[in-house]
Amino acid sequence: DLDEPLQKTFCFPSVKECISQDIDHILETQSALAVDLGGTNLRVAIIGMRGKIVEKYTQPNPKSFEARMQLILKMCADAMRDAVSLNCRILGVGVSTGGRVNPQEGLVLHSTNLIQEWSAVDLRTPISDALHLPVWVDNDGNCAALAEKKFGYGKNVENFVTVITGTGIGGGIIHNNELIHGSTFCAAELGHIMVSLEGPECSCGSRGCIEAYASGNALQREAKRLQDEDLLKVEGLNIKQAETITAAHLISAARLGNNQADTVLNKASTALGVGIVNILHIVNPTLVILSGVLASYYQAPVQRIISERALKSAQDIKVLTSVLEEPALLGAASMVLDYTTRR
Ligand code: ADP
Ligand code: BMX
Ligand code: MG
Ligand code: CA
Ligand code: ZN
Repeated sequence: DLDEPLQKTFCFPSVKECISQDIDHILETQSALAVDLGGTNLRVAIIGMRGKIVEKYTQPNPKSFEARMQLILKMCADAMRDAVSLNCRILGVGVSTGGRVNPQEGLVLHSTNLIQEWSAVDLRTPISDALHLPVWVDNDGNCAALAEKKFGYGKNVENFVTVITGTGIGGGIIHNNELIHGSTFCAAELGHIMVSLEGPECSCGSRGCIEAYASGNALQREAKRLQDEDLLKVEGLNIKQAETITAAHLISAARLGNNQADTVLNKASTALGVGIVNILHIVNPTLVILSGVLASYYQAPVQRIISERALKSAQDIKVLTSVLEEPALLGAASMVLDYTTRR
């Protein structure tokens, strides 16, 4: 109250306003450095407390251990410098990566050949030594689930599952508000749910995995096959000579009436849908959140497969397309922000 007359006379902000401005300022400046290592890309970002991506850097993920490690450290060091001029105070580093991860030790235990030379890698020590910051590491699909829990459709949802499509297919399971890691950190490798005994070969060495049918890589493989057999063409689709064929071409071709492309995509959607029905029958979540480049394409067919093929009690479980821009990066950041600001 003592503040009142002063404030009126001199137009100062009240004590209450000052405190709330301070809190706003702290929430804005306290940030995490997030790293995401995928089958194609290596991304680093500066991310604020409320999930704002302040700056993002993308490079192809190098194929060798040495080059990859060097690039991670360089991109992080560059981002740390930018953080100073952006007025972001970096509290720690969160790393999201493909592969089985022991988050207690900050170790990548094993990777499929989607990321080569990436087994038995201690990520925490070199990053922490170089940047003098605490480091958290988890699997990319698990990170995507953490992001949905903190910033996305998983907010206030006790049990949900997320499936993220990139080069491969990653997964994360939140059960009773917590991630499931399993006995050997191999839980929620949802891309390797198998939906056929034969089926296409998977990057994991097995076959018939949903990743081998429905991932970015799988659709690119099928698009290239059609292109090689001269079957991708359809009126309205113009592919330039030097253009790299991707899943996007397959989707365009199907939309323009190419039956072969349509058949491939139906098979991919069915495989993914059946895989997700299996998940529903194991963990019975409230919600399934799809993310990644193909999420909006897959949402309706997956929902339909669930209604056709799940047990009656699971048929109405909702499938949503994530609204988050970069779930893996946001989840990596959330590990930092949740631990460093917990009281
Ligand atoms: P990562 O697997 O490295 O985490 P991303 O999540 O960045 O990579 O996804 C890369 C994958 O997405 C690649 O397989 C690429 O072919 C595919 N892709 C990129 N852009 C598109 C697009 N517009 N439509 C469909 N697929 C795409
Ligand atoms: C692979 C596997 C998963 C990962 C998924 C999605 C490795 C290296 N990766 O199934 O651990 O979650 O890919 O990864 O074993 P992305 O490359 O599509 O982001
Ligand atoms: Mg990824
Ligand atoms: Ca996972
Ligand atoms: Zn597999």
